[in-house]
Amino acid sequence: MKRALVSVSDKTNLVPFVSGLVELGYEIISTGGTKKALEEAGIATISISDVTGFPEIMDGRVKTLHPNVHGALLCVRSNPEHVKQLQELGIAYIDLVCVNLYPFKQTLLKPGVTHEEIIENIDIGGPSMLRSASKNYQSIPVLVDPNDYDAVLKELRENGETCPITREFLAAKVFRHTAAYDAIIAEYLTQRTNEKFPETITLTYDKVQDLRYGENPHQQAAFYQNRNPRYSMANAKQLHGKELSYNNIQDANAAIEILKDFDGQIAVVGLKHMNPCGVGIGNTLLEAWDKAYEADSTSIFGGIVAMNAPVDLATAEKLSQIFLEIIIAPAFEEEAFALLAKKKNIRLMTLDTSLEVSSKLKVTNVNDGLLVQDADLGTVRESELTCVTKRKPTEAEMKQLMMAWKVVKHVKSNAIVLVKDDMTVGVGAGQMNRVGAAKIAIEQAQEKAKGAVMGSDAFFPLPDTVEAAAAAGITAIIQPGGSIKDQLSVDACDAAGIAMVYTGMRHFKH
Ligand code: 93A
Repeated sequence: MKRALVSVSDKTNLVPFVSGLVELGYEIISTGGTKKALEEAGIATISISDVTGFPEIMDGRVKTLHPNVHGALLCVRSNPEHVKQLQELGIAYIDLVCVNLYPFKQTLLKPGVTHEEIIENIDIGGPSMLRSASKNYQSIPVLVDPNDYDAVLKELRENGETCPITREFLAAKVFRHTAAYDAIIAEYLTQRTNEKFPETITLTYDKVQDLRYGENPHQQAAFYQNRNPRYSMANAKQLHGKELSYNNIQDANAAIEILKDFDGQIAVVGLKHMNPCGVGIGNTLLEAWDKAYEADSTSIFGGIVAMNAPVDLATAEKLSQIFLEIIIAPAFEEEAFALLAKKKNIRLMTLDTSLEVSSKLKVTNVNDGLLVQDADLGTVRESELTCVTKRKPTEAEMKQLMMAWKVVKHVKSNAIVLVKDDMTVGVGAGQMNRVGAAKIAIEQAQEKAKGAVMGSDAFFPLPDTVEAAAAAGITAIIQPGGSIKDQLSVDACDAAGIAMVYTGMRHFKH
């Protein structure tokens, strides 16, 4: 008589499946809770203790971990020595395994759950049976997913056995499943010990949303999140508006990353297509918004706005006058929210900007590969700058230079940013040559370029960018320095009375 071992936490579709096995003449072996569930449905089973000759001990921690189980699961039936050993020990075959595991992840996500409860939900016996039987997939079909019950029953009914390819498929599924299961446990314990051992990093993501489409309508897409997001896009809560799109998520993320560099200042970031179109800082949110808007009142149309202070009514009134895709802020005052929420489609999102900065890793893909690097969390303090020109920046210029440096870090390379009066007045993004980026920024700034300062994400290979800056009336420049032709740019600055400082740090962003 064939025997099936059934031990499941998730009892979905259990009864019809096991009934089917019984009809096909299988004897059912089961563990405590599974046995109870099956008996309630009128299905008699053999208790696992009768197979092992041991009681289930230690609150079920040891129930199936026994040679009578694993010998039966691992025996290679085409190997006469294996078969002989099994017979001598009086162990009978197990012909099918149906196991799913303690709900570790669900336990982890339970509000108020204790560490002890989480640890107790690490399944040991279940994965062991799954893995033993899967190693022996030549002989044993293994079911870890209730969605496979019907297909297996069908094959058994039609052919009296499962197809080899089905068994191999099921084994592959098991190993994917146990690998993912262990990854979640590893991540949980890694995070608990991460403060002491920060060099250990786990990358585990859950799918949180299928997106309507990707960057374009013919591309499928989904959003995956780290389970413990902090100060990041993944932690923003949507309070109102249409579902976020793929491009929205990318843009919102880019806006939030800029905002992080303005901790301690009231800042508003306007963003389009992954680049800032206007950044403003002010004594009030309204003032910062006015600047971010004035920075580029054309590009902000249909843009994303992120800010680090609660939205008040006065700011909301201004925001509501233009078409925006998303507004992200730590909070919305009640009247401000009511006003903005009158627009059906606008997405209103909150994000706790006081949280710890999140992922310290940046992952991107190339075709058939992943690139992983430290996130660009580099910052430079004013005291770390080196002035290389005859004229030093004035205090007022220095403030604008620091702002230009913070923004240019987040603009696609080659990047040039012009800043004046606490706002960006020109952004040259993603150009294949530096002077090209400068020309775009200058052209956008028009009259505002006069008296503005310039930030460059990387060094000047030639003096042409400084020459363009001088012609536009730029008064100070911040850039990393480090070109073999640096002196030519310094000389061009001195000739034009421009003050220039080096950061010694580059901020390429591709
Ligand atoms: O505690 S365990 O790690 N030790 C075991 O020996 C064992 N055997 C089966 N967990 C074990 N299981 C798991 O129990 C199975 O993976 C299944 O999830 C669960 C079924 O228990 P019950 O039938 O008592 O509900």
